[in-house]
Amino acid sequence: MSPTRPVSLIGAPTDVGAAERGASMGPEAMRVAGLRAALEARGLTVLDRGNLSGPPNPNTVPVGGYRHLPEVVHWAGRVHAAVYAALRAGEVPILLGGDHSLAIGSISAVARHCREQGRTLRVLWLDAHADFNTAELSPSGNLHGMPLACLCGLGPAALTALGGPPPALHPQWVRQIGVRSVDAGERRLVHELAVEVFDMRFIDERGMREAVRQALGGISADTHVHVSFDVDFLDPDIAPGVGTTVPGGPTYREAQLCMEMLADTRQVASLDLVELNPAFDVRNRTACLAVDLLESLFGKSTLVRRQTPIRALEVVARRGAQQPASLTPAARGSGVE
Ligand SMILES: [Mn+2]
Repeated sequence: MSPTRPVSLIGAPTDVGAAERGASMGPEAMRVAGLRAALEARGLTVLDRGNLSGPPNPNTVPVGGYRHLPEVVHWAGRVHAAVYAALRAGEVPILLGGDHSLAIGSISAVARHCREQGRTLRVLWLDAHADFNTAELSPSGNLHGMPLACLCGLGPAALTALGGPPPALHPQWVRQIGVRSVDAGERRLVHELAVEVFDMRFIDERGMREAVRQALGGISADTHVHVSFDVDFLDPDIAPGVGTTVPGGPTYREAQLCMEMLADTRQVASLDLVELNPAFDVRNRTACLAVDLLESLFGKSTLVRRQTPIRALEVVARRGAQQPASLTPAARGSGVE
């Protein structure tokens, strides 16, 4: 990714695809946690496009195996248009979800752009779940469990054909990292499609370094790397602010290493940050962690960290600004001011 390309923030405040309510508050939580300033500190130009709008969550039961399908189609369509426009304008779009069904919109736009540009595509799916459910396999009908199936052509036509004739993605372009919760039917489908999965057992046995190294294997200078980052990828001990926590996820250092290795490619050209759910969070700490990780994804490396004291104080001040006013001066200590 060229450092001269501006980053555009595209908020999609909805939870129509999710099981639990609250991911609709994700975009604002990321802004409150200082995402823009953090990216600007990396030397990036940041264009905050604000939030897309769409239908509210009707909170109804599934119809024909899908819950809230018309609403999910509407939101995915809005995301598709916004992400496609950003890519055409030479920007690096960051989709701020919202639930993971929105990735049907963003990744179909990325795939369309890559087809038109004659570029290859690699999608890195960081998630506790495989997100390969179909209406036949899904116990719940929640579409945030189905985005990869839809992108690979398995799902309702209104979603599979969003960016042109399906499928938007070939399963061979996808690498899943951090998976640790997969339904039985979904597991069969993932095997049938021969998706490359680096599950937690792989990470336990071989390490995050080897998982990311292999997940990036075979990319060329011409490959568009898309990262679809579901916050439930992270261990719930460090990231409680998600609706579908699964124990046993990557630690802080493993997640940082993953992001730094992705940054090293300099080819991450689009990103989804989804499933952040402030209703489950504690003092916005999961959003602050996500901002930390995105800083690393956009090139802040612990290998070359040479913070000046002034820069370090700016970070302290930024963190301090998120604390209640009554706590800040005392908590920061007299030496800082
Ligand atoms: Mn997901």
